[in-house]
Amino acid sequence: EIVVVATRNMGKVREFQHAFAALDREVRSLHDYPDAPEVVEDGATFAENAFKKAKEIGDFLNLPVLADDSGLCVELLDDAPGIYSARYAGEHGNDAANNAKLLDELMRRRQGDDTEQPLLSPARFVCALVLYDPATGRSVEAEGQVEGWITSETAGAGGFGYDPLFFVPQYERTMAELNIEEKQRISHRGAALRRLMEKLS
Ligand code: ITT
Repeated sequence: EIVVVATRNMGKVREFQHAFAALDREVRSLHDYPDAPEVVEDGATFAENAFKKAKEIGDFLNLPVLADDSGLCVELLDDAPGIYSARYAGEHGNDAANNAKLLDELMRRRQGDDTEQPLLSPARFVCALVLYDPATGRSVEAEGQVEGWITSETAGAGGFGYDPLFFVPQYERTMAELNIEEKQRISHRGAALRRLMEKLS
């Protein structure tokens, strides 16, 4: 069986492929449906944006689809970049620029604070998932979070997005230093997926 995920983000695609492989499901993404429209993400919350993506893409493809809207909320930055995480530095999906901008903003905020501790601010990743079926018009929503710290230096080459700057206390490593299995076990996306499965069963 096939699961269509309404995303063009390859980092997300890899994680969904890994999660659904265990259930013997094949994952398709918008890279398999190049004519799918670009959804304007102008909702006020992760859940609103996830719902918008699921509904517009599901209605277009006339297939049940799963959508993911996610991001990073940094305490010292009043929860920025939040729903704007993908385009924090201006250009959509430029991970290196987004990471540089995040460090920049945090250094600015911490000016005058002369402690040299490498953990700059508490932060959390949030993931909202919406599964929408155009045949019934019904949708199911689930959310997950993971708490950690923004570090002053990137580490690791796994994952995507802000993972190299996100220190996970439980593992004493950044999210980008975890393998996909370890990330799934503790991540916002893993938690949201488990909740969604519970709601569906
Ligand atoms: P789609 O809308 O096509 O799914 P997107 O990248 O635009 O892809 P979002 O609008 O949900 O998706 O933005 C998510 C951003 O939040 C993403 O680009 C990363 O910068 C960040 N992010 C989300 N989940 C993350 C994770 O597991 N690890 C690191 N960064 C993550």
